[in-house]
Amino acid sequence: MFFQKDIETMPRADIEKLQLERLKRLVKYCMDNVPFYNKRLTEAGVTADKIKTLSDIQYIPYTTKADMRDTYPFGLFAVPMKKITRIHASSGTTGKPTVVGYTANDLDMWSDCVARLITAVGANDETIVQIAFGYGLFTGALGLHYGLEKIGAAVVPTSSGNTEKQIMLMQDFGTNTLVSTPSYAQYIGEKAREMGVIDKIHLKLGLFGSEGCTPEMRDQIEKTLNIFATDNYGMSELMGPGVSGECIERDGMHINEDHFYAEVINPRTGEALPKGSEGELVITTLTKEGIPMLRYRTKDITQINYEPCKCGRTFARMAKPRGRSDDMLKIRGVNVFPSQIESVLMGFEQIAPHYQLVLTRENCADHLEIKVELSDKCSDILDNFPRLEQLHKDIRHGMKTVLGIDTKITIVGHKTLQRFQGKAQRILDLRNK
Ligand code: DLL
Repeated sequence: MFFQKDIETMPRADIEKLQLERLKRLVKYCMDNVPFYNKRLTEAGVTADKIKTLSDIQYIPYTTKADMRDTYPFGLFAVPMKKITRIHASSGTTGKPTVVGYTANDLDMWSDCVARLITAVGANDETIVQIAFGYGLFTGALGLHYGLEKIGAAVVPTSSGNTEKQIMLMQDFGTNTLVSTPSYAQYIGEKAREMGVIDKIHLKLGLFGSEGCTPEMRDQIEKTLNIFATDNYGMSELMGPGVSGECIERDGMHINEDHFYAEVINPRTGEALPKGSEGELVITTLTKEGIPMLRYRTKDITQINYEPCKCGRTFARMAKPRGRSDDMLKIRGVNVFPSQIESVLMGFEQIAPHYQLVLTRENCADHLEIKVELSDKCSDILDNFPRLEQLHKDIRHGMKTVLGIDTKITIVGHKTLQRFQGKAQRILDLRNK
């Protein structure tokens, strides 16, 4: 199932030809319309004429979140405000948010990109969908909303939170699709079970995204809610959801390459890496008018596969981000990604899919405490010391094998740890406190 088949199945040579044309046009557009880029490009000696091949993109300087903050709020906009029809801002928790503006054409392109990805996993005009991302400055809800409306789905804009009501509406409206973060989907499943109505909701499809989720965690959510779930990637600085997403094969997320040019670089040195290597994703928005992005450093760690997919799409596929380069925990010199910890925990049936990572520093050494919660079926383990001790030992051993470091494991009772309605915040870093 395709939304724009001719584009989604273009031969690679044609994709690259289109990308080159658009890149040249973009460089000129940025030169002419954004003083910040004009200065950066002039200093680097780059003009549109000098871009002869796609690899010449390497001469263009990177753009970072700090550049967006320094030009807050509208310094990177390329059009006058009368041409802006929507403004969103990042969900950042520190400092000023990063602000993005969309022209009418940008909004149209955005909904097309989302429509492609959701059509690829079977959403259509029979879809009745609850959007349980928070509506507001966050791009998740409105991004999915317009893409879903474009394909004729019946959109129920519930927003996040009010979980019992979400579940009631799912039953009453016959909702068959859920849009949310995976952690919120997990919570909805847990709540529906608790309310005794898990068999009365008839979801089929979960359109997830906005945060990482290991395959093991997704498996559990799929079983709990009896759905097929797919992953969608994006970020507000680039547009929002719709940058890439899985097709039905779930073998990587197809990047909408006619609008986004992707590179992978070494996050430490900034050097471009050969195709297929793992590193930091850098994206150039090829067609955005409101706030074009030249080589934006996403900080997300991934790798890109350029082989055509079994689904027929030719757009390259990025692996689920393994984490963010700034999310990576450095513990006593060892790089640890939270996704590795999640994978280990999901191997224990006694453990619920909720955890918290607490980092502290004692005597100049970093310590990682992993707080894990017992599943409701196994909560009696807390009263059974030998079983508790064995579980403790097994988890600690599993962590040591995968992470290569010793960790402190704290096992807590069922429903003790915090639940999340948006992106889960599982890391508590007390090292500088
Ligand atoms: O999270 C946009 C979005 C909304 C994507 C809904 C998909 C669905 P931001 O709030 O700006 O935008 O956060 C962007 O979230 O750099 C990644 O680190 C992370 N992220 C987004 N999608 C995924 C995903 C939206 N599927 C940041 N897997 C990004 C892992 C993701 N991480």
